[in-house]
Amino acid sequence: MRLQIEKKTEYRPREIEERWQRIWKEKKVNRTLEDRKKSKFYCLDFFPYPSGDGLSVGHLRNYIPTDVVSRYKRMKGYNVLHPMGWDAFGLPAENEAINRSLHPCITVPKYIKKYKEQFSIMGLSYDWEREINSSSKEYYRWTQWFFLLLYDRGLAYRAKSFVNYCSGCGTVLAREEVEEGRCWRCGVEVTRLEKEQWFFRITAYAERLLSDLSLIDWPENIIEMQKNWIGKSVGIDFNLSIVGSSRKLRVFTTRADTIFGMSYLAVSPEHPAVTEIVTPERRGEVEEFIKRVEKETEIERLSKESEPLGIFTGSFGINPLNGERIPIYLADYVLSSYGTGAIMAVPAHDERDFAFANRYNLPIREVIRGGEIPYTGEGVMVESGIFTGLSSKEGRKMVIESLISLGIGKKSCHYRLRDWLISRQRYWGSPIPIVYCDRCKEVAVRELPVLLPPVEQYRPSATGESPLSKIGEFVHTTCPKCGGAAKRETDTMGGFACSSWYFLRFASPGYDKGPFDKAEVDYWLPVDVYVGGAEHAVMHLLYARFWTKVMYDAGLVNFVEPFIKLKNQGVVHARTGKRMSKSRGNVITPDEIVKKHSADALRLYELFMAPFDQPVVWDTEGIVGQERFLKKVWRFITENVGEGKREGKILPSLHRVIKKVTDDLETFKFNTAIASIMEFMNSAQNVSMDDDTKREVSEKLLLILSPFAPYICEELWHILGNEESITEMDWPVYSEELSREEVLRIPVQVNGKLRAKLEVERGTNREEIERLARDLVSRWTRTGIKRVIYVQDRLVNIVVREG
Ligand code: ANZ
Ligand code: ZN
Repeated sequence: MRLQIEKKTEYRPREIEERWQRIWKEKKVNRTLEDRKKSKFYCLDFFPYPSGDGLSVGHLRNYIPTDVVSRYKRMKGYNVLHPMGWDAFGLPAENEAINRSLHPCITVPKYIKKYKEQFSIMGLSYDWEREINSSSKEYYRWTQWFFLLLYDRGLAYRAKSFVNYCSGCGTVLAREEVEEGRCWRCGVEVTRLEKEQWFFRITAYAERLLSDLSLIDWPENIIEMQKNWIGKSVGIDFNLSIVGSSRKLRVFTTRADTIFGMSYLAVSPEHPAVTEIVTPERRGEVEEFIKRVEKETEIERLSKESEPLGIFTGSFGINPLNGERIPIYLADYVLSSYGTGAIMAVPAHDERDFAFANRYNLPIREVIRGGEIPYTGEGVMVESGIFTGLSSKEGRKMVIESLISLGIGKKSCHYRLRDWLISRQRYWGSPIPIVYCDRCKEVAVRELPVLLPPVEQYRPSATGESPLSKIGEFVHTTCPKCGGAAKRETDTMGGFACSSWYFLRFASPGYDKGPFDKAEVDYWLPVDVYVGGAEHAVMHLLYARFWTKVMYDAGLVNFVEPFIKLKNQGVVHARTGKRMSKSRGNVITPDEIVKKHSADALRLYELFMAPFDQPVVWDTEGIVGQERFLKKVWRFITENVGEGKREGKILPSLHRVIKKVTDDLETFKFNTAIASIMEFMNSAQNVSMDDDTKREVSEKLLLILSPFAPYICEELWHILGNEESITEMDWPVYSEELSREEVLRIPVQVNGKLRAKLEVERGTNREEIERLARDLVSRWTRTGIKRVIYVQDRLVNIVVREG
């Protein structure tokens, strides 16, 4: 077919992009298809909290790649679910409102609108019919329902304990939300506070959260961080006798092999046996010490820089293997919440014990030979009674066996993971569906949602009281059980409760008989590829895995891991090398770039500037190169190239570029995919083609470029005379045959030994190849050729008589 392009057209991106935005919206081209004969593909972004700054070009490094993958998968014939929603409850959204002196009820819808506009300008193909908002009552009703699911399964409980409090945010935080001693949202240093709070019993799932990591395809560093956070340690718990007391002291150690090197015992200041252990004459001093330690946070107590502090209790324990008397200390670096809250201290082989022993003049005895003291590695046991001479690994097993046979120990493992603190003394979150009744005590509210009451004064209080506690109509209610007067729980749930199940909601966003329609979830879930920032390594990603396992146990879902494949995009830095963020005042918005250049050019640039997962420094100048490329594509398609000239070899390159882009899209290599299309453009430009070839090349080029630069490709697709949207077309198939390299490099062997490599053009006939091969290796074939074996395109082996 002849091309029908008569007049030269000019590439006007602004016009094109606006027009297609409109048409795509009208025609609902991004609607999720559910043709059950096809396979599904669920491609999800971490849902954002609506911020007043809108999107920066940094955020787009997340959203553009997932858009490209979704478009590609649709063309490959999948039913693709690519939704978007709003993480609208919780600290980030509420702090955003506070910073702007507005009410979150105002900021949230306003910022959402802005985000949607920006998403639409960028040509992101979200199915907006599935939009969700975690602060809407239709949504948080089910967050509360999940709270009760956990509650009914014994996985939500209220307890008094020491917790981390952020005075900046006026609320307690989960341990996962404390980063190096500071609040993850505002950076204020957290303090320690004893408070009655709600917890989710994530520790009950520690082992499964650990072992199921083997089922998922996630970046190694995130897997590693989750492993460390769960922190499984294997060793032994064993009892030591206390001199003059019938009470035993139970310690946990991973290094039973060092038992002959213990020179003191260290007990956490909060240990329940402290009052019994401390002798009367030591009581005064010890109490003073305990008061001091109470003020320190766990992080301070664990930090490497701080000197370990302790105090002698006046009591002694007995080493069960040699009967030695060992002084018992309280030590701030021993945590009550880990292991048994008490340790046998071995200064020669543990750094903190070493520092402690130096400070309090305690003996330092080497029992593992292997390096300079303090030596923490494996080695050979010395000064260790009958175990002397054994390797530490071997000896560890034997010591454990003997403690077990003495009837005082058992093998144990402990996890660093603690239960997830979910209460927040904040307004902007889902109310916890619990009331307290004098008669019935704690009672679950089954009639959901418990509505978040509207209130002017939503700001957190300086005293750490929830703003809801000041709203009489909310607080005072009746008990669902006995009908008597009751008070509501006034803390709300942290935002990570909302995000622990949102990925399920997208399967049936309007469903009102439950959190989701099981049939839909059975079809769409788990998420096939999930993309977002690495900063959620142990927050959202751990919590969502936990909830999914609870749902699995409750028979709600039929999978144990929510996200099969996880990808983290590389961070975008500003020119100064700092991470791009509003607080640093170095943000570049997509709006300004699209205005000056185009959304297609920006999309290409975001993908092209670096491999997907690598950090990158933003440089707006770079977009010019992408613009130039797009103009080249425009000219190539719209201008007739010379006819009747020599037929070039363009089809093999076409098939090669299709293959390359296909392979790269399967593996998130967007930058090399684009580079290969550019390279192809450059060679195609210089080749004359007949009309049929030109048409084939043009169409296939547009098809493979369309996930990256959808606007220009849609326009040119129509200019070529096509009626349907390019987004609905099939992905082109390539011929393996044609896509193969033109030049073959064939190894030439003599008696099985590689002697040379032969370069020939594909299609060269056998005789010719054999002749060239013989010439190449003639100096190894003087004894006479017996036979030539030729494996087509792959190998020539020449068999010669043994000299
Ligand atoms: C004796 C010993 C000798 C230890 C030695 C280490 C080296 P991970 O691997 O981190 O779990 N420990 C046990 N409970 C503790 C607590 N509540 N607070 C602080 N430290 C505690 O470390 C396990 C080791 O940490 C245990 O093994 C114990 O010290 C200490 F050469 O026992 B070890
Ligand atoms: Zn804070």
